Amino acid sequence: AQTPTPEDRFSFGLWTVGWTGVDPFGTASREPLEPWEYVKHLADLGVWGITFHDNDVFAFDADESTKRSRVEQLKKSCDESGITIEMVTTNTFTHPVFKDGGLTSNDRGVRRFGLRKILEAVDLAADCGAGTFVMWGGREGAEYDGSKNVYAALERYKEGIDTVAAYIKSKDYGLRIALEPKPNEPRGDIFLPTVGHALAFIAELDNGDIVGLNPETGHEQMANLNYSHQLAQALWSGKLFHLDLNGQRGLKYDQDLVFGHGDLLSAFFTVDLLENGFPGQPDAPRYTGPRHFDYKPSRTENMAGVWDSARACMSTYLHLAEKARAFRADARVTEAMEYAGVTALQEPTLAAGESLTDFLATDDGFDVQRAAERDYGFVKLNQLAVEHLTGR
Ligand code: 3MF
Ligand code: MG
Ligand code: MG
Ligand code: MG
Repeated sequence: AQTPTPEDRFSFGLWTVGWTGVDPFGTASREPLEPWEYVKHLADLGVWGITFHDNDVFAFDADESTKRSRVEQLKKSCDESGITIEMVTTNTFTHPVFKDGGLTSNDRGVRRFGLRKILEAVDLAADCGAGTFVMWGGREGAEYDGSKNVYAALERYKEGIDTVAAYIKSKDYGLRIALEPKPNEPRGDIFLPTVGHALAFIAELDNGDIVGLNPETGHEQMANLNYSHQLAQALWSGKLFHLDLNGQRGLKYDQDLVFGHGDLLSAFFTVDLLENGFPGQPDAPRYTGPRHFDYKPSRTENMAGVWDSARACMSTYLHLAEKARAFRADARVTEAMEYAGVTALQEPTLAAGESLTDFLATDDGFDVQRAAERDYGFVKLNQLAVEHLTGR
């Protein structure tokens, strides 16, 4: 196993190791610890940072002095353990008041209450020195098509996010918002179901400059999408602000498995993209944020298994990073990429300064038959990845 250090910038949500195993069919299988106890354990594992929802630290109905003292105790334990609070988020999904959403509930009173709770969490994020404010709208959605005016819901969603972003700017907090797409669960259909939907939404915002994405492995895979491609498009759009790494096996409920315990080959290419960037394009945008895990230690595990699973997320990431480095450095891979045309794709289709008139008048002498017969060698290239991954 690989041992992480704070330089690796691994971070965990308090709700991940803190999950007690409550699911729709069963009660807790583990006792909860206090937030600061998780901090201490995570620091011992070589973790760099933590993230949390407001209500991971204090109860929904806590009074002001309880909130303050619990947050102070958490901050103190982070300071003592050298742990960074890198992201803070709001819980607008657990309490039944949010059963029809926080920012898009049909009930205006709920929307005003939800917005106040979110703005309070923004203050909390700034107070903790976080750089990112994630917004996962898990209850923003519907089960029944006739129950929601989706046009109005998107208007209210835009109003809500723009208001939060404007508040951040007015306070000079330097925070960036990262929207977290998810196709379903807990709602039958959640608004902003994928990275692509969220990007289109951000483009409509007034304050979209500080709004980006927090894509989660399992969420994109629940929509049958390729996670690495979603990360790549978010990078291309300059919007990959943060991420939630985990594992998912196919189209089923949100499993939140250990990173790499789902689609391992996809995890390899995810790490390859994060660590090595786009092949042959050193100047293309890179992800520079924390390596953040949003997973659940399986309900079958005792506390020892909780720490084993957190260690497993990081160890697998580091193993894959090492293998991805070796993959990129392998002369056979360079050759296979050349042969496959991976590098040639960077060349613009029209020549520099070539007018459309010139282009249409030019005969390239292109041989359709020959191009149709071309071999790309993609299988050979992929097999090299598999052989690096399996250590053959
Ligand atoms: C649910 C999630 C969320 C979000 C979190 C924001 C409870 O499927 O992934 O975890 O990640 O609310 O960070
Ligand atoms: Mg999730
Ligand atoms: Mg998940
Ligand atoms: Mg998540």
